[in-house]
Amino acid sequence: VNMSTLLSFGYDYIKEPVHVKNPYLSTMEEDILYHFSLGTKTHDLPQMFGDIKFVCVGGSANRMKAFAQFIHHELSLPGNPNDIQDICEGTDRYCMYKVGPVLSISHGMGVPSISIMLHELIKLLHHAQCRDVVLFRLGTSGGVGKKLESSSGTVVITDKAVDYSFQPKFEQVVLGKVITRSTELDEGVSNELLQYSTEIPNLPTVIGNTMCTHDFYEGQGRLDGALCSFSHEEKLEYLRKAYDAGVRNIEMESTVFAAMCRVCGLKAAVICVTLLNRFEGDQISSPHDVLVEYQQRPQILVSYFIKKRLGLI
Ligand code: R2B
Ligand code: URA
Repeated sequence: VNMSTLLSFGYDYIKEPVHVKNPYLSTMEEDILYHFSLGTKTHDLPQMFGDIKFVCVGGSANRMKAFAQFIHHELSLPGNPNDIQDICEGTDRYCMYKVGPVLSISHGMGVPSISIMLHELIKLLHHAQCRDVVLFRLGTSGGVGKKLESSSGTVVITDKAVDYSFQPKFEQVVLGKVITRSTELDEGVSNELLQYSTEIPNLPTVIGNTMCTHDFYEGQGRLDGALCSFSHEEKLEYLRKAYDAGVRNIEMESTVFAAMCRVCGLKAAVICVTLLNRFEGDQISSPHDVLVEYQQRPQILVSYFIKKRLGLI
């Protein structure tokens, strides 16, 4: 009887395993994680990934590499942070770096891109027999707030991930029918993050709902796309309604991230910095160095969380 058989018979109740919700998976002789360029026959996944405790995902490949190097430094790991290797170098769809117990992965832009990544990531964590994993999405967003609350550079910890009608649900078309899943995130992790944000200087942070859209331009009520089918006043009215429903920022992946993690028993949190206040405009016009500094803010908060959990601070 091997370990995975024992685990599948329920000897794993002490620590939280990663559930895959697919009866077909265990009948497959091999599982190829195509977009990662990894597989169960070609790679020893438990050996490569079994000690992962924190998974951090974000849209940009460069930012997730920089985050891995930052964590390498923060955890004082041996070796040169500049030498970290992209585990998914066999593909340019996503990049992946492992630094100690932390996995840093890029997911591209939008729900379809992150959902493909999450299917393969969750299977990876399952095949690797990881336990007690916490997932974070570190991202950028447009702020929806009055002055201080969501001026640019504010970090928003997501309370509920909501759709275009401000409902905490994610709709997926399966076999031609719409399936709806809940998008609740882990309240404990969010509150812990909010507490830590008060312990770090210069990290303006709020907790609020995050609206996930399927487009950056018209889908987020922007007036500056190639198409625009509404007026300035209609845009403001929609943003006001969003604000009244508790929305404090808008991005493009949170609902499917929350929904998939929840079904699979993974604790998850979404932490996005706002790059602008959407009541004030649509174009992202801050200088490059300012935007770079903003994007480090979610990283600083999550790094602090990880160090606290590891007993390093
Ligand atoms: C935030 O930023 C990207 C669009 O610029 C998108 O991936 C998101 O969620
Ligand atoms: N990302 C988004 O999805 N929207 C913004 O306004 C900024 C970043």
